[in-house]
Amino acid sequence: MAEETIFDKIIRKEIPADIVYEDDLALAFKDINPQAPVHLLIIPKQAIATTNDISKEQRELVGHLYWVAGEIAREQGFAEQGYRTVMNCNEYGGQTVYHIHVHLLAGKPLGWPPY
Ligand code: D5M
Repeated sequence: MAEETIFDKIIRKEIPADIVYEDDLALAFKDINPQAPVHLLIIPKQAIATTNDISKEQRELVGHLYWVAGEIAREQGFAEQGYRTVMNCNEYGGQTVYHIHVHLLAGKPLGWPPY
C-alpha cells in the first residue's frame, strides 16, 4: 500500500486543484509549478508510489494514463504539434510526490536531453 500523499487529498477534493479531466480511474490537473505553457499531471485514483511498484495487474491502469494524455492533447488541440509525457522515478529521476503521475508538457518546443 502506498503512503498517503497530497495527490490523495486532491482525488478526494479535500484540497483544490485545477482539474481538466476525470473518470473512474484517473484524474488530470494543472501542475502547481508549470515548466511549460501546458503542464498537467495525470494520476491514477489508485495510489501507486513509483514506477517500480506497478504490478502486472496494474499495467492496463498505467496504459490508461497515457490514453488520457492523448485524449487531452486531442481535446486541447496540441496533439499534432506535439508534447512530452514523463514519469519521474525516485531520487535520480527527480520524483518528489510518491503517487505515480504522468507529466504532460506542451505549448512550446521542449529541449532534449532534459538536463
Ligand atoms: O512531480 C511532482 C509535481 O507535482 C511537481 O511538478 C509539482 C506538482 N505538485 C505538487 N503539489 C501539487 C499540488 N497541490 N497541485 C498541483 N501540482 C502539485 P515529481 O515528478 O514528483 O517531481
